[in-house]
Amino acid sequence: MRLLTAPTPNGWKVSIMVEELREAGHPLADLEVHYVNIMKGEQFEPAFTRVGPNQKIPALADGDFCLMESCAILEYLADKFPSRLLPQTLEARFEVLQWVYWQAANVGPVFGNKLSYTRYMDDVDPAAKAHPLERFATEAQRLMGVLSRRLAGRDYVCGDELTLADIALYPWVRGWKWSKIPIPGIPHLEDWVERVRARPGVGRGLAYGVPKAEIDQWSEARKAQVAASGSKIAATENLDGREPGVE
Ligand SMILES: N[C@@H](CCC(=O)N[C@@H](CS)C(=O)NCC(=O)O)C(=O)O
Repeated sequence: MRLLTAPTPNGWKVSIMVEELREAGHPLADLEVHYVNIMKGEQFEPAFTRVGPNQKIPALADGDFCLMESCAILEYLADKFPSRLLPQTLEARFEVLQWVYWQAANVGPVFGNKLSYTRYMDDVDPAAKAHPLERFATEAQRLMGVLSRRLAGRDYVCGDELTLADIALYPWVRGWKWSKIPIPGIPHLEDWVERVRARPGVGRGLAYGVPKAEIDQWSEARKAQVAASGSKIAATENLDGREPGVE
């Protein structure tokens, strides 16, 4: 299998999954990890586009079978390598999957947009950014309220065990300072972030593409590099009406 990824929240979902599967006894010995430099636009190259037609990381090739979308990759790996990360019985499975889809449809896009408007869209007039910023900030807080209520009385999103639901949500929520979506004071969230972070598999997953010393605290140089790359990706003239990378 080939995982095409980069050190970003959607990339970390899959690297954490890989490492948690290893913790669960699946060695994934044939897995090759390829880092895609999204700052340089490698996601638009034909070699990437063949595996991930949406031209965004992560993407997975298992032999000739290609898969895009981080949460689809989580589900595929969970089915291919059964473990407690995704229960097999119908209701227990969908109890987990509903939170995975909730992440994909809500937390990912809302946090991603809030982050883009907060940190990256340098080329947009502040007055034009004010309304979307306010809207995504308010919605992000509402979503964190939903997660907080769900975590009341539970160590993890679906009970006593870490599942795909935590793996999908954690990389976005842990970045609350960078996206300026405050979670201190919202019950249960900081404890959950700490609990998930303390797992050895999660620690190893977060280290993909990041120097060990910067897993939890980026250097100023890295912050500047990420901001510059984010600005380039989020720039309004970015695609210029072209379809780069398509053969
Ligand atoms: N819904 C997609 C989102 C993927 C995504 O937005 N990836 C970002 C990095 S977190 C990316 O590749 N950005 C590069 C670009 O937009 O050109 C998923 O969950 O896989």
